[in-house]
Amino acid sequence: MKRVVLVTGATSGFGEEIAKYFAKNGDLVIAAGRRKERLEALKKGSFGENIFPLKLDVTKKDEVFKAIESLPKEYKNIDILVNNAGLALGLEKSPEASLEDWEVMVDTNIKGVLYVTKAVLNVMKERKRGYIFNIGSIAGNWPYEGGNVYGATKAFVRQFSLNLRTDLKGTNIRVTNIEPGFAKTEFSLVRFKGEREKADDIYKGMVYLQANDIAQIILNCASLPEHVNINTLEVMPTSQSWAGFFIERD
Ligand code: NDP
Ligand code: 8X3
Repeated sequence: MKRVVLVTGATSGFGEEIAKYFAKNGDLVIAAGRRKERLEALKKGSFGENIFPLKLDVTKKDEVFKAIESLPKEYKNIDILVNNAGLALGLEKSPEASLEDWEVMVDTNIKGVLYVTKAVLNVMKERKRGYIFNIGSIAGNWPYEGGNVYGATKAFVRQFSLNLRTDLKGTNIRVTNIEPGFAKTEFSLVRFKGEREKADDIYKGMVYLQANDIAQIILNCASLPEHVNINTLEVMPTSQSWAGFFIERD
């Protein structure tokens, strides 16, 4: 059966691959993001007939609700929501970090997820059918220097996902928080505000996750029988693990 899938942040990285995977699978995909030309390219690409481009800034509350209310009839009954749009800005420690960057991360990674979720929840509840994927991060589970607010927004996403599951008892709506580790997308380029060399350095000499790894995982989860709910799924490249605690000594 064709499902209607809303993917936020479909203009690059995970979101773009997730949109392509579902479209290729024969599902109908609402591909949302701010960069219109990228959405148009998706529409013109393979399986574009299954893609509805939606210019959307998830931080704009009214725009989110209006856009979802105004979807064409065949895209109205959203079966799967992938709350993927998000970003990290800066890697400075808290005293040096920019308060404006912190605000953008909160507005996008937290409020954006809340607006889009709220805008689709009632339709899912009425239909007793739905699957919400939130894209968290290992940064929501494990601290690292400079991860301050980015990690905290992803910890919010993790707990919100678990709490949603609890609230949605009896509705048949599934919720999964996907928590990826290092993956090469435009993530670091955005974090370092366009400094290509700094962004590329992050991935030097390692085998990182690819956007299509995450797309594959999400498509697989969405293909499981309806009685199966994966609550959280933390996924790292095999080359990534933990470094232990830091001890300050005399
Ligand atoms: P990219 O930078 O490649 O993609 C981010 C996407 O988010 C873009 O499509 C961008 O679209 C969209 N976006 C950002 N701000 C907004 C906004 N205000 N409104 C709508 N869309 C927005 O990075 P990734 O693919 O890596 O990131 C996707 C998600 O995965 C994020 O939530 C990120 O935190 C998370 N993540 C990434 C990891 C990684 O290592 N890459 C690891 C763990 C989690 P546009 O600018 O066109 O609006
Ligand atoms: C992205 C992974 O470790 O760079 O969420 O924060 S990390």
